[in-house]
Amino acid sequence: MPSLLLLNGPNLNLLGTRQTDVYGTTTLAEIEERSVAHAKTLGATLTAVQSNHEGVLIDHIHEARGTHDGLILNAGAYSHTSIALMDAVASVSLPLVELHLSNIHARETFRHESHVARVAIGQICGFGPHGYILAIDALVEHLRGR
Ligand code: CA2
Repeated sequence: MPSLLLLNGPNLNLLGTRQTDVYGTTTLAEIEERSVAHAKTLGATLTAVQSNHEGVLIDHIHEARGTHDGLILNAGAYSHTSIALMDAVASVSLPLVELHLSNIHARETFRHESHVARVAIGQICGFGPHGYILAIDALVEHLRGR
């Protein structure tokens, strides 16, 4: 049974409470609940973690080695800034799907570049909370094909 780790980065704990015009009204708790349930329908398990701290996210990525088979990461703004997160992902050699709620390529230019994208098997963005379901499907499919 594939084991997936879903990591959400800075400010995503605020989902559904503020800036609903940009990020929608669904809360992170709802997203995590739906993600766990969807993974289960595919015969996978999913553990969800959120942190506002770069080092904590890196620790979780390191600990995923030997514990999980693949990662889904919405690193929030760290996607655009953190070479440390990129290095952490590269160091564990686990397949990773990069995820964003919004279409980062249609937003400000500083959001167009993602360091995480360099170490991801693929990127899903612009589909709101449904993107999490798409990311789980993509990762499970990838793991089955190996
Ligand atoms: O679209 C995404 O998922 C992002 O990763 C969200 C990040 C942003 O910096 C990325 O460029 C794209 C921001 C997350 C902020 O989330 C909030 C949610 C509710 C209220 C305020 C912030």
